[in-house]
Amino acid sequence: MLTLIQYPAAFGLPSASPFCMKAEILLKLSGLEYEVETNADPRKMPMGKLPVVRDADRIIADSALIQAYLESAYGCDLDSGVPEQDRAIAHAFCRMLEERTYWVLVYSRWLDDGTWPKIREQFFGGLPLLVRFIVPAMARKDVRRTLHGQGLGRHRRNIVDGFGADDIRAVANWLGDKNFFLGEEPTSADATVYAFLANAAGDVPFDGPLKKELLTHENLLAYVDRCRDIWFR
Ligand SMILES: N[C@@H](CCC(=O)N[C@@H](CS)C(=O)NCC(=O)O)C(=O)O
Repeated sequence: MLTLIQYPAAFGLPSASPFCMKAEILLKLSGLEYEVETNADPRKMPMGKLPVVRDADRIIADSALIQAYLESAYGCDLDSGVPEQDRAIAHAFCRMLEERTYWVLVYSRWLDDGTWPKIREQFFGGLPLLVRFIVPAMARKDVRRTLHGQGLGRHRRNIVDGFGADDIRAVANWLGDKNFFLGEEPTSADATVYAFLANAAGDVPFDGPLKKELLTHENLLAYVDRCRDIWFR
């Protein structure tokens, strides 16, 4: 049996990590049996990050490698019949969401002073009183440093918000009136696209730049509902 190790459910989402949600949807698309193990502290994981999949004595860290593993070890074809050109488009959009939009999300969750108390409570509220304020303050400092290194952290807030809105608008324009990212059937691209849109908006109880933009696109709202209905109801 495959085990998905991911962060616990939060903000009405199965995981407040878009990468963990993506991995779970990939498992659902594969049709293989799996169980979920939650872990709030990824430091002992091979890459110090989640998601991770355990399969007997094998450990696969990173959602892209998880997909590759499902394909190579179990012969799952999550994108059967998808033409190369569509795969290229999906690849580019998914990398945009994972490598840029993700950091806008991180910025708005961790650095925004209005949002931060809710994040702190959700992610660290269960810690013993003695460390309940020290650990999150250190974690926030780390995130600030990471965002500075990545580059987004060097921009003013309105610039970062604009980058995020551009990404969401691009997804909305590509999706158009299709039911799923590449047409009428879900593919592996939807694992990423839905996971990121759900985390950007979903039931997360605060307004970030991604949510603000998403709320202006009827097609994205319908898409989020459609995907939630098939994978998480
Ligand atoms: N490329 C990885 C990214 C995974 C990732 O960034 N996970 C974040 C949560 S969304 C994490 O565990 N971060 C912990 C840390 O950086 O300390 C994947 O696709 O799985």
